[in-house]
Amino acid sequence: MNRYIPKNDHDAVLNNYQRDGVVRIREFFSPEMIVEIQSELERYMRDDLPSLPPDAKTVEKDGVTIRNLWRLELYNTYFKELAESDEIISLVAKLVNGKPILAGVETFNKPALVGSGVPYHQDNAYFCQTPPDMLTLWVAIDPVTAQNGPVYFIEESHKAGMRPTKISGVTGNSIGMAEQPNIPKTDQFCGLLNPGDATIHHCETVHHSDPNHSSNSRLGLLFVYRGEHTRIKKELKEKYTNAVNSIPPA
Ligand SMILES: O=C(O)CCC(=O)C(=O)O
Repeated sequence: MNRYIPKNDHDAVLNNYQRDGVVRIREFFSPEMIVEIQSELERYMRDDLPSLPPDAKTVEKDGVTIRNLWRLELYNTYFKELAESDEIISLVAKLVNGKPILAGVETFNKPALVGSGVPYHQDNAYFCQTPPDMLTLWVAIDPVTAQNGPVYFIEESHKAGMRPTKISGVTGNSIGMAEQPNIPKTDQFCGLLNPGDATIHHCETVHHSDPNHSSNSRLGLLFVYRGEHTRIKKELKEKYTNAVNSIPPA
């Protein structure tokens, strides 16, 4: 049972994260912060994105609507500084078993009507790290409802190691699981969130999300960290490179 954990209760966050591979936190960012983040994202997409390299984004099948923003930690000082704030780093340090290194800041916009789904996957198929001390902090900017494509997680799946992968054919999520797990969605943890709420998931927790056919956007802002001690795992990297080359960007 994955209930809301208060942000300042680091022990409870750690216990739930270690046990389930995913933990849900209420009001990770205040309503005022969410307004500030929304406004910076809008400004960035309007003023900066058009002149940035292609690796800064992935678009939906319509060719125009933003699906993902990538590498915000490189292209935007506001998001890099937010990601490296003491408050976040001190929480993440306990979860990655060491000094956190920021690996990425990105969005999964899941725009209304056209937002595409994300196939079943384990993030470490992309991150390729050993030991797998790496995680994603996923912050809701919009309300996440049952209708607009919430992320579903299979609790405790992070304890069974990496499953076989396959090239997914999905732009922005090139590598998925070779076999879809036989666990009904009703038995998975559904990340329903209010704006400002967050989930943190381990990089080997199996998860996925459906397309957004609703008229409400479902924007998530993601912060990715690894422990300083992790290293690239060669076998995973070879498979990832193969997938990315078949359908860039990752
Ligand atoms: O936001 C989504 O729909 C998927 C997110 C995801 O796959 C991830 O956080 O690794």
